[in-house]
Amino acid sequence: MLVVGVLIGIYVGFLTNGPTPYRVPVANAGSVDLTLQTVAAVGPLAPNPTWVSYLVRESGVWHRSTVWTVPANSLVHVTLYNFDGQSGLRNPFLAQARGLVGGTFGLNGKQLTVINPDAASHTFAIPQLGVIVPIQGVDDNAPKQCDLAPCPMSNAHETITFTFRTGKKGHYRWQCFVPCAAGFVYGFGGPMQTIGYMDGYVDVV
Ligand SMILES: [Cu+2]
Repeated sequence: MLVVGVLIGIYVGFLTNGPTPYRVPVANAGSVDLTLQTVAAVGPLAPNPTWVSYLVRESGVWHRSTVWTVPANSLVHVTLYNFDGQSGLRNPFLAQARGLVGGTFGLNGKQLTVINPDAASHTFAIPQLGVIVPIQGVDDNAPKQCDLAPCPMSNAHETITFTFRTGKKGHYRWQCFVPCAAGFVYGFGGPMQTIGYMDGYVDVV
């Protein structure tokens, strides 16, 4: 039985390309803090080191997981450090934030509802929850660009903060909508289609 369980685990790991789920610890009753970074190249943490990716911070350490477990009917306070450049949105409609508590997101401390679509690196979107946040990209001319993750805070980055509310329990897909997969047809292959890079799940329990 144990062997079967281990084999299933390996197979699921193979299907999802490795990332282990991260259970986000409850900060206060009814809320959790989720800290993320987005990077142009994930580096040796992943099987495809050159792929663009999200990372999550667990107990102060950056890990590679895009499957996060959060409590139902709670507030998820997200802080996202983006170290990646500006790719641009093909659909400018997606530069407008939606589905957030308070209706706005913070960009380097300033509350906004929209960014210039050409300046987007990525989006964070949970379509089933109606959540979308545009992620402002680092200017090409900014000094100290990060080449490989995990990127230290001393590298050029944009800080995005926002809060969304989880509803009932469920398995919700999240993804990026910027065609940010450099080297793939139309930018939508590879990391845009593989769980563990620009896609994942929010498991609401
Ligand atoms: Cu992306």
